[in-house]
Amino acid sequence: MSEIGETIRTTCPRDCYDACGIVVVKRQGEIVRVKGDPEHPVSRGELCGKCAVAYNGAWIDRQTRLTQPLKRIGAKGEGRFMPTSWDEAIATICQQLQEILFTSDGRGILHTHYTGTCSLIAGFFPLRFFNRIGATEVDPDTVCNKAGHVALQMVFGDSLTGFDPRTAKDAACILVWGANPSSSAPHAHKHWLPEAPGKIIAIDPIKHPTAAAADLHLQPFPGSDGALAFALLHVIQREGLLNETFLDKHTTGWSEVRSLLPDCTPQWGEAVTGVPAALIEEAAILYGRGPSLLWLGQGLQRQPTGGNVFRACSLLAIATGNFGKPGTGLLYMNGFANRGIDADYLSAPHLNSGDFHSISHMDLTARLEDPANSRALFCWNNNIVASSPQQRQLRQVLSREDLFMVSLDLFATDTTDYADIVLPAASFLEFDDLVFSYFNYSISAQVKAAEPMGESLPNQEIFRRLAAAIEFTEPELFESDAAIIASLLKQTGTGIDFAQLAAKGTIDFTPEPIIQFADYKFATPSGKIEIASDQFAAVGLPRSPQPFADARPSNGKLRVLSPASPWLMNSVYGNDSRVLKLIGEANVTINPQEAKQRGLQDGSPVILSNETGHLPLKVKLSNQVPCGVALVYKGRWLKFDASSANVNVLNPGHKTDLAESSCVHSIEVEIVPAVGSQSEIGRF
Ligand SMILES: Nc1nc2c(c(=O)[nH]1)N[C@H]1C(S)=C(S)[C@@H](COP(=O)(O)OP(=O)(O)OC[C@H]3O[C@@H](n4cnc5c(=O)[nH]c(N)nc54)[C@H](O)[C@@H]3O)O[C@H]1N2
Ligand SMILES: Nc1nc2c(c(=O)[nH]1)N[C@H]1C(S)=C(S)[C@@H](COP(=O)(O)OP(=O)(O)OC[C@H]3O[C@@H](n4cnc5c(=O)[nH]c(N)nc54)[C@H](O)[C@@H]3O)O[C@H]1N2
Ligand code: SF4
Ligand SMILES: [Mo]
Repeated sequence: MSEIGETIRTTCPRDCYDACGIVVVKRQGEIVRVKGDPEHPVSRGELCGKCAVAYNGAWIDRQTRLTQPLKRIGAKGEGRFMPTSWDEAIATICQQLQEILFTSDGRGILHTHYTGTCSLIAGFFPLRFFNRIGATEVDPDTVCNKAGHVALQMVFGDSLTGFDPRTAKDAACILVWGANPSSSAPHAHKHWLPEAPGKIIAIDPIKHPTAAAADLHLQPFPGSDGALAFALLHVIQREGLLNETFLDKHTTGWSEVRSLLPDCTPQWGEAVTGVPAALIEEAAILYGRGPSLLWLGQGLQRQPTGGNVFRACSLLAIATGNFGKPGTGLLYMNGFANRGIDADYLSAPHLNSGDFHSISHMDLTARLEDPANSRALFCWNNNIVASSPQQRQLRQVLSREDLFMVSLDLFATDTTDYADIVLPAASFLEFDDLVFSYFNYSISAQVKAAEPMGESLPNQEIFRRLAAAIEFTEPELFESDAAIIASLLKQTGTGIDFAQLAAKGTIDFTPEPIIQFADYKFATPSGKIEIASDQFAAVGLPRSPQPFADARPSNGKLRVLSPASPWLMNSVYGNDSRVLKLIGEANVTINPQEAKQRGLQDGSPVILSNETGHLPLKVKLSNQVPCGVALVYKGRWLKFDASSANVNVLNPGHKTDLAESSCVHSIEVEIVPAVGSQSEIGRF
């Protein structure tokens, strides 16, 4: 180690597949450097670019962090505040909550939260408080991945037990479908995939670096994956690669799919998806011979028929019997329950004495337009103004003077600007917690490396203080971090305590790779994998998966994909000065041919527009993006762009076919050259 000083080992708790090990270097009590842990199996001494920059930038910068509770003095959205004391802030919130709870139940108090931090206590403990007051939860997964979860739960009885990445050593093929590890799992892209002995197939409309490095890249038009899955299955059947024994023994409803296959030839597949028939053949045979791993990304299901897409894509693993053996399985996410954690212990749903109320993120704006049913709003671990749909309309309703809004964050975001009270949250470098990767089966320590900056406090402590002020007495609301960590580690059955875990940084849950569905038991009503069943009909879906593809945009419109940027983590880091330089001006990437047809050039100012909003951007040209598609990364901060908007200003917030989830990758827009000055454009 080049720096001399105290070092502390901890873990990155961002919403990222990698869960990197970190070393924090301190000198004279101050953090001087945050870097990758050389002994950590994932980070291997290197953080991703964005964290290397921002953990040594905005995250430890007193000028950028929120360090005091604030109360609003300007108009909502203006971002003018004055400092206040914790006592006064808590007393104000307490008084507002009591007023609401005195005259009604808690359902008029809404709260949004997500994965600002994914450590277990800071991510889940606050739910105990919201359960106690009977608040309405804006269902976090509906803005991200719920259609995929519910589809897999219905088919397999579980969406949170995936393959163990360590079993890649036994796989002849890894199919990465609608995920972009080069952005969203940078170390899996850099180490795990290249080191896997098997062939890599990527299926993605964008030729991102993972797709470019793959042995095969299939580039379907967005939203056509259901059809592509059926064309692949057609070849798998024709080549005798179906596992009939597995299908007979462990599944229901295969006959309903089989009857659809004859028409789904590779030539038909090419016409519907745009993927050449020869590539469909090659990929089907490679995957079908196996053993194969199937990684279903979260981008894949953000489509109008995202539920059907997931049912159809998972058929590949089912029809070839790629379960229960080394080198096989399917991964969406690995949840912490598969390492023994009891989610109900963390969030204490029993504290809610009434019914549990929840709404979709897609309905948040509409709910806030109804003052009688939305009197207060808490946002924590979540930046709704940057991330949620209907951005312009959402900002309008957040301006309601009668909406009491509280926002907890590390930074003064586009969302905190609307709050009446802003509470400063401590960062992961400033308190102990636990991190469970959602890719591999690891258990990691988040270790306090410094005191909370200024007067900031960990989320959990803020809600303990609120519970005390409101004179709640349930012990669950006051349990200490140390006690929770001890209970959670006990639940894992690993026998390790926090001090031992902190010394190691990360441990594997088991010494050997876990084999997914090794016992062939499925927690579905029939106990089998439900390819077709009445449960789907009951929620208005076809009984079996279908070879669907979305209609292509008409009238010269483009389909907008707005996936993860390599330099941002959702909206996190979008305020770091060096990251701002790295991401440059807001742009839209299109194919050079597309640009030529439209008379556009690299750097041309354009306006993207649809019925929901308008967004001025600069054109960037790249062959990574196919014709008909526009790539605009998610996560920019509105306040740093002249347009005062990001891509979600174009997002109508339509719902998927299942679970009221986001189909954000189905936005369609017109693209026209911008005329006039930047300030005129900014009026949109
Ligand atoms: N157009 C488009 N929009 C999308 C998506 C897309 O693909 N395209 N993806 C969607 C997806 S997948 C998701 S998950 C959502 C994510 O949407 P958000 O949950 O809004 O994600 P972030 O922008 O990361 O916001 C998290 C906030 O938590 C704060 N934070 C970090 N640590 C802490 C902490 O310890 N305590 C507190 N109180 N705050 C903390 C951060 O500073 C940040 O402001 O966005 C969705 N929006
Ligand atoms: N750097 C970085 N890392 C992140 C995040 C981030 O914002 N930045 N966000 C985190 C979060 S919240 C999440 S949910 C994950 C998401 O990470 P991923 O699971 O990788 O999901 P996305 O980035 O939304 O999209 C992945 C890919 O899906 C593709 N895609 C879109 N539509 C279709 C389609 O119809 N068919 C197919 N086959 N592919 C399609 C996109 O082109 C994109 O390349 O990443 C996490 N990690
Ligand atoms: S965001 Fe992901 S890649 Fe970057 S340091 Fe954190 S865990 Fe590692
Ligand atoms: Mo997400």
